Amino acid sequence: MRFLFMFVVLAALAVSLSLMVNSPAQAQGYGNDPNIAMLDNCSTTDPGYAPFGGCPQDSTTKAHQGDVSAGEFLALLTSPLAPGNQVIGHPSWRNEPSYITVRSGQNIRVSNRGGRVHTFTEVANFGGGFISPLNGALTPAPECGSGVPNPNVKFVAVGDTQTLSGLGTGLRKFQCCIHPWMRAAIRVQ
Ligand SMILES: [Cu+2]
Repeated sequence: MRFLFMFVVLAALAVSLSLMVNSPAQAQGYGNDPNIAMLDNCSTTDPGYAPFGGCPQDSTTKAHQGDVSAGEFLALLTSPLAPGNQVIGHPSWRNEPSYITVRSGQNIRVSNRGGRVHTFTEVANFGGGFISPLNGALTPAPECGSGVPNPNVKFVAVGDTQTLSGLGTGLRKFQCCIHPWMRAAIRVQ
């Protein structure tokens, strides 16, 4: 009986540890700041990403384990059910969480836990980015610039973190200027 109890305790511990390792909250967790993870599951072993900057694994955290090929990424960019070249985008390219509420004055840490470069750019209206083949029918958001990266657009490399501070109150909108379906909204109270 005692052995069974110990077994259950150890099993519960193992499960909770594995949840800590795998959960985005853990991947995001530093200090008490609210955290958002920019994620993608690009395959680190698929040479299809090489012409577009590759899909490296962060050498420090080793957090990224990708299984999405470049071919699958492109196949899910659009859908036959969304005519007119509308961009749908691979769901693995996403921000988690993509909606948070914070108090005025709080900093927000946005970390790239994927294998591709992303941006977390504030926009007045959601739109396209500056990589036109990934925009489909979307009009580029002016904040992203058109054709070339805007100096105000900050690239967040794999494993890096961008800290947002001094956001005014209201509903603030952010998107990736490379993968425009990676959106987020932050309500600042
Ligand atoms: Cu992106």
